[in-house]
Amino acid sequence: MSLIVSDRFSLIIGLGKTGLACAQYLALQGERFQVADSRQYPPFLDQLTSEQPDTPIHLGEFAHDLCLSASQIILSPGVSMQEPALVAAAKAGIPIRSDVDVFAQAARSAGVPIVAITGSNAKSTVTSLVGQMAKTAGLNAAIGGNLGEPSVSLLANDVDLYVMELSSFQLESTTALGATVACVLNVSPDHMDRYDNLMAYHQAKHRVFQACKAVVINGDDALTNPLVPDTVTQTRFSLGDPDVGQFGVRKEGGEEWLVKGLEPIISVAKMAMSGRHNVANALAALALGQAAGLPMAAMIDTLTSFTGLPHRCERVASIGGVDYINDSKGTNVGATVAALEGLGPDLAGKIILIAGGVGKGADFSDLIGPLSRYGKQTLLIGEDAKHIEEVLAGKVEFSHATGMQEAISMAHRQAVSGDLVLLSPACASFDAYIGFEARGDHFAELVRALV
Ligand code: UMA
Ligand code: ADP
Repeated sequence: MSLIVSDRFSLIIGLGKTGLACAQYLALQGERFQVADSRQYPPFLDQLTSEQPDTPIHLGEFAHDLCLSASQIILSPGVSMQEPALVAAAKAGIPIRSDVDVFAQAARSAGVPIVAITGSNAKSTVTSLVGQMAKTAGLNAAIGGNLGEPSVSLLANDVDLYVMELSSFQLESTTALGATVACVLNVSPDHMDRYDNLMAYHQAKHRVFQACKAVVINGDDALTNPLVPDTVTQTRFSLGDPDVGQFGVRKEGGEEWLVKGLEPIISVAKMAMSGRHNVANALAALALGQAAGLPMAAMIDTLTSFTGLPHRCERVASIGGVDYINDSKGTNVGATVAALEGLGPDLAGKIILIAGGVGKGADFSDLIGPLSRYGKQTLLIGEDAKHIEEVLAGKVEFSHATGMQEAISMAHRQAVSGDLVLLSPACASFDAYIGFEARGDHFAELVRALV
């Protein structure tokens, strides 16, 4: 009798949150695996070493031999599939999967529905909103993905519904999501430092529709239209008057209402979130919730209490009739445009925008239109202030500030009652902060010191 010992193993690439969660999950399944990270001291090295002292860990440049000897590679979102060793592995036919792919396979075999949400902006807001709607309806909803908790960590026996925020990075190596309902909320350029062009980014986002049963489409953004068979249920949302069975906005008795076809759902004034972009987010959540079978009453109830997430158009203070709004999560041009367009129309005065940081190779010219309509002044800070200046020069008012402190002092001096001071940088924060939360907290702290 001969004993066959398999030397096949999965290779987990990346030892951030995702890699650690995958290692914990595969260990529970009793699978053989190894871990690699290009950093010399990845964030969860100590934790993995103490939890699993026998797991082989490879640090430094990804070795071709290692990747080529794996039976499959489970790739963290922070690592591009264009890494030479991964290109070689893909060429050799070795499957490269995301943690989301591993998660989805398990969720599908357990028969638990998945709501899958991607888009350039509003993912976290809509994911949290749908998750809250499900909880209000009494379901045990697990909420996560790009939002923070890695998808495989959410897998549990008692979950009724998974509500997942998915990034283009996670979707790049996801092959068969099989969501109950999937949506690309909107598409505008982001992460142009990782993708060759907008098409590549767009294609990554649209992988969310693979094998899905229903789709939700943003009728105001043609780039969200999926290529799916007619048998897939389609629901649209739009800020305009909708067709029968679709979600939209209509004036009823002088008031704006969110509606489904002819049926009024909730007046905009009754929603706890403010801004037109959040009306779109509420409509998206209603359409997604409906496709997931959530009762309308629970969804309406949630819209009256869900005020939005911190750092997303969050009101910090009102000083002398001037509102100070923290939109530090506005880390790309599309988000800042949405914040300006969302808050500008109902304002008595004008917006003083604080923008700048790490531009990620973005084209800032889309800021000119909304700034011309609603802006009074733009205060530029951070590493890419010069790039933004080149685009705004001669078109709209701007000044440079040495940092957040000076920008807020300048805004405070220039604002009059009815104006709004908005931190929505259109840039990432890593030139000056550890993340967008730290940047937003700093803004809020300095604003509160003005009182
Ligand atoms: N890295 C290396 N070498 C490696 C692995 C990673 O240098 O071998 C670096 C990369 O520069 C990368 C960073 O480490 O940017 C983090 O990568 P990771 O894959 O270890 O990240 P995790 O800690 O697993 O966090 C990831 C998501 N991060 C990224 O996609 C960069 C988190 O989204 C997500 O919350 C988490 O999984 C759980 O799902 C963050 C994010 O910034 C919030 N997402 C981008 C966004 O929202 O715009 C897409
Ligand atoms: P994401 O998870 O996609 O980054 P968030 O919900 O965290 O999305 O919001 C990020 C930013 O997107 C917010 O700061 C806001 O400026 C902007 N935003 C919110 N809703 C919309 C929308 N419907 N369209 C475009 N941008 C939006």
